[in-house]
Amino acid sequence: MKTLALLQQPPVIRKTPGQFYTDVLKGLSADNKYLDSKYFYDAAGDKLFQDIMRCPEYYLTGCELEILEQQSRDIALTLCALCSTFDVVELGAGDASKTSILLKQILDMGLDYTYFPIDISGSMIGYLEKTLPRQLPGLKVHGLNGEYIEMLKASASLTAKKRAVLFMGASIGNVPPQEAAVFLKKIREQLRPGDILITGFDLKKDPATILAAYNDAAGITREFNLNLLRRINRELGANFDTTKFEHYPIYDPGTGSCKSYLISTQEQEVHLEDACIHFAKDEAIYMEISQKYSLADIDRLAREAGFRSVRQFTDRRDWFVDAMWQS
Ligand code: AVJ
Repeated sequence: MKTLALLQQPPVIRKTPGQFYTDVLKGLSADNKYLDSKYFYDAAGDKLFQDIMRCPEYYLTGCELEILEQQSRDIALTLCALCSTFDVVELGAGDASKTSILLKQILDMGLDYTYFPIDISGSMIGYLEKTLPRQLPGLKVHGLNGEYIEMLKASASLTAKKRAVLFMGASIGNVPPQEAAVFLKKIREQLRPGDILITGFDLKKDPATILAAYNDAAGITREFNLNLLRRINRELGANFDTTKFEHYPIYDPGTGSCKSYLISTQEQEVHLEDACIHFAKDEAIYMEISQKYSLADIDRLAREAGFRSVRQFTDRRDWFVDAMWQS
């Protein structure tokens, strides 16, 4: 009888507001509206980012691939010279398709090591643990599902060896330089003397080239930005009309910051649960920063975060760098 009574209770409909809702409401209630670009990456956003990487204007992926294809041996040899033996940790491993080139090179040099991919996506970690050892026989994979700094800390208790930490793909560009310095310091605090950090940075270059990468002719980047409004509609029951927002990317060659905005093309109101958000005509939502650095900026950043800059691996055009630092 008791069980039946329980079963007959109405389902709980009211959800406690999640972090996503709280962050969105905070950003859209600010004087200068903003959304956090970390929320771009739902299933549709992941797919759109894959499409961006295939856009002819989006040079970043090709540049870093060139570095890994042409210089993996050099990178691996430098790591061995500095550490003799080490394990590899990767922050935001994703599908590890680029990193696997470097992982293979290190294996081919005869080093016995463990690869610790860290990712916020549990399914990605599961996929890597299953597929990588097949693709790279002899590779030991130990996935860590969670936040970067927390999992980096966890990796320290899983190995007594030195660690080579990878943070590829210019993800560091998604926060302003001040925050990048704070984040890199936090990484440094989790490392032991001699540990290595390799970070991918997109470099300052011809402003038109940079702007085009965030304003592709096919409009994929535009969709990538609008998808966050659609995600808010889908997950938070909002009613954004994406035809009333325009994608507006801008690059400042003085500071190296490339920023994307969505501009409200008319005065409008958008509803989001109990809240009502007012947009003036031409009001902006700040969506994303993709910070660009010079090689000198990067060396300065290394020192600020408590590292020694070892070597900068650039592509043939000097458009992108994988910078190697030692703790
Ligand atoms: C994944 C952060 C490297 O900023 O270039 C691509 C994301 N945004 N196009 C970048 C992105 C718009 C990308 N990162």
